Amino acid sequence: MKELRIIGVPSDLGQGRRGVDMGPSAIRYAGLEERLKDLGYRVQDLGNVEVPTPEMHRVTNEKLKYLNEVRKVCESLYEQVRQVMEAGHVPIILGGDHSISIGSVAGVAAGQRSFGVIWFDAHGDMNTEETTPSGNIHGMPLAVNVGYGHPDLLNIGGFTPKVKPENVVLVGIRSIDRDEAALIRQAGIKAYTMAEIDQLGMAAVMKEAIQIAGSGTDGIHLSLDLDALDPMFAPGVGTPVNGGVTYREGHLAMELLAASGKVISVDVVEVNPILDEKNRTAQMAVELVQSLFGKTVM
Ligand code: Z70
Ligand code: MN
Ligand code: MN
Ligand code: MN
Repeated sequence: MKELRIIGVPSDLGQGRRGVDMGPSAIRYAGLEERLKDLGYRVQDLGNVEVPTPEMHRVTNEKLKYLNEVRKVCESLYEQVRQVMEAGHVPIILGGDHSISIGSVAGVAAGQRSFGVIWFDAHGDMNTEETTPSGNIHGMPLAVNVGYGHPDLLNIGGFTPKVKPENVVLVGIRSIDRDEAALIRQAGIKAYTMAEIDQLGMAAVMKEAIQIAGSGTDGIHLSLDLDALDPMFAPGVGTPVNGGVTYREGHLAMELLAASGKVISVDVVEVNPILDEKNRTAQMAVELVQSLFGKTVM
C-alpha cells in the first residue's frame, strides 16, 4: 500500500477573495489525516509551503496578479511534490486557490514523466494573459500545465509542457470564458460539460476520462476544485456556480478513480472557510478524498 503525504499551500494569491488561504487548516480540521489512517494508510503531514501575505505586495500587472508571488509559491511546492514523488509516495496537496496546481503538476511531472490529468472543475482554468477577464491566475493553471502562458510560470521545474493535452480531461465545466473555450478546443483537451454528465451519466463520463488520462500513461493526477460540486454540497468556494456535480456523482467519480488503481497524486483546492457553512465544504473534501483512496460501504 502506497504511503500518503499531505502538503498544505495556504495561498489566495491567485484570486480576489480572502479566505481560501485557510483551506488547508479547514481540511485538516475536518479530519483528513485520521480518516485516511482509518483506511489503513500510513500518512504523514509535511506541513505548509511558505506563502507571501498579499497585503505586503502590490499588484503590478493587472493581467497576471501577484505573478511573482504565485511563481515563488509554485516553485516551493514543485520542489516538495517532486521529493514526495521520488520517494514513491502519493502527495495530497491542499489549497489554497487553484493557481497552486501549476506547482503541484510540475512536481508530479518531474517525478513521473508519463501521466494524465483529470481536472474536476466548474471552470476551465484555461485562460492566459491574453484571454483573462480578471487577471486572476487561478483561472490559468491548466493552460500553463499544457504549455500556454507566461514564461515565469511555464518555466517552473525548467521544462514545458508538464502534461500532454491529449492526456488531459476537464470534468464538470459550466462556466467558461469565450476565448478560453477557443483555447480548450485549440489545445485538443477533452471537456465534459455538466450537460454531457447529464446525458451520459457520471459513470460513463469517468470511464472515458480515466481512459483518456490513464491509457498509455503511468498514472493519473486528479486536480479537484471543490467548485465542481453543486453549491448545495460545497457552498464554501470563491465562485459557486449552480448546476454542479451532486454528492452522489462526486463520490461515484472518486470511487471509479479508486477502482482504476491509477491515481498517483491529488490537489484539493478552492475551499474557502470564510464563505462556508460550519466547515461543510472541507468535510465534503475529506469525504471525497476518502472515496478516492478506496473507502467503500462494505
Ligand atoms: C474566470 C477567470 C475561476 C474559480 C477559476 C474564473 C476563473 N474564468 N474561478 N476558478 N473559482 O477569471 O479566469
Ligand atoms: Mn519513505
Ligand atoms: Mn479551478
Ligand atoms: Mn473552479
